[in-house]
Amino acid sequence: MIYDEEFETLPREALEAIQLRRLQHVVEKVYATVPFYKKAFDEKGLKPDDIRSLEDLQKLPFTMKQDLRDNYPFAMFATPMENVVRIHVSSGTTGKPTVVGYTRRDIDTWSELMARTLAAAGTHKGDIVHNAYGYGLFTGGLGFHYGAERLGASVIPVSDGNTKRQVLLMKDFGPTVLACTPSYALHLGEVAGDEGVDFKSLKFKVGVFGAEPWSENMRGEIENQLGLDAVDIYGLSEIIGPGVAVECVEAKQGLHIFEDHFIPEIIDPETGEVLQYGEPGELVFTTLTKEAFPLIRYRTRDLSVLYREPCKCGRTLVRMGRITGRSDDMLIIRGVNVFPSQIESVLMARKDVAPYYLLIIERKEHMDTLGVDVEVNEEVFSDAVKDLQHMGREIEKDIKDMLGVSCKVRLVEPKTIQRSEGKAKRVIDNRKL
Ligand code: DLL
Repeated sequence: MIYDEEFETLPREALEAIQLRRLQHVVEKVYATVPFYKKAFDEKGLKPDDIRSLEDLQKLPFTMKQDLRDNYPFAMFATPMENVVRIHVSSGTTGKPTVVGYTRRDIDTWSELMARTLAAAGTHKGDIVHNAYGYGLFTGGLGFHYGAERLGASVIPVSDGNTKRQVLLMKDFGPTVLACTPSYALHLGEVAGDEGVDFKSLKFKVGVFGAEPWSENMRGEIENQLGLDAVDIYGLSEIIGPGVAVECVEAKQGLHIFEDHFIPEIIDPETGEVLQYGEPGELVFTTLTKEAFPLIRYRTRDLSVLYREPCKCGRTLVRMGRITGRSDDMLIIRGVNVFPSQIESVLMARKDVAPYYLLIIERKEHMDTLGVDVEVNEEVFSDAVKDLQHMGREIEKDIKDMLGVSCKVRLVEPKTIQRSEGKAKRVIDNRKL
């Protein structure tokens, strides 16, 4: 179903006219209200009225995640705090996390976009949405929640965790739409099996899965095991949260980007050069309608491709391909965004370990596990197994506290982690998606 017939099926010319008007407005707004943008535009000798066509977007500077950290917490906001009704924080960042804000109208826009998203994925008024995305600072839970309500579906705000209870609720309440990460969907299926519940006999017809990378193979596996249509949804806190792009259940071929709110570009991550439709590269977004936290040419670091061919669902919006990787080293472990440097900073804050470590990520029974091998210092290395156990648990707790992700620390003898002659290889990702 198309939730917003008018805006999701606009002829290209009409859409571009709207985009240009909105772009000019947002550029003026950030220039006037966000010192970071005033400075960045001035450095390029640009004034807001230099933006006369959509092509002029390319003249504007990029915004990087580091810029958001430098302006922590609220200096990127384009409106006084009294107009900000909601704050979210991008998961798993230590030190200075990425803070995003919403005005009342932003929440309204987000709800509309999530209603569109759920509708595209095959949700209707009257459906029951089992929402197992985490509620809290993460945008997943509340984003789906508001969208499902806007659409007129019933939402079960179950959040993540307590999987056995989730299975019980699924059995008793008969939800028809499953919202969670793709890895958690498989885990739910498995736990249901252990509890003697045949997942396929439940009432689910679709699942809206995202927030982490997955693959066509994994889609096949989920659809087979859970007996539902598995649809890919993409978004990131900085741009709005979930609700940036979604596949339609009719085609399941690429994610429609809500271009009346976000302009996508694909760039070469090395040179920053804008690439053509069909060429793979890094996704960049400019927000057109956000009030509290507008972003100009934000570099997502997510690798994808854009294509313009019409879709059989009738939407005229550009599609992006499945995310194929990142142009930085960010990992997503059980839905939590983790940079190896964050774990490194936890380790290096200690005097008893050496600066050699290895992160090993596996997927066991559809759940990610993070192993951290770290070398103990020569001085403290002792055979006292008890001390080492204690030290290991301490590090596990520090990492959990800082990053919100559990791990298993293995302390290894000095000089046992392989030394590198060039770039150190610190991550072994054995997950097969
Ligand atoms: O993950 C928002 C979201 C919630 C999307 C629920 C979908 C469903 P962040 O925590 O800021 O926001 O993480 C954003 O997650 O830059 C991608 O690297 C990754 N990501 C999100 N969706 C997908 C997807 C939410 N469908 C980061 N495929 C992004 C692959 C995804 N990666």
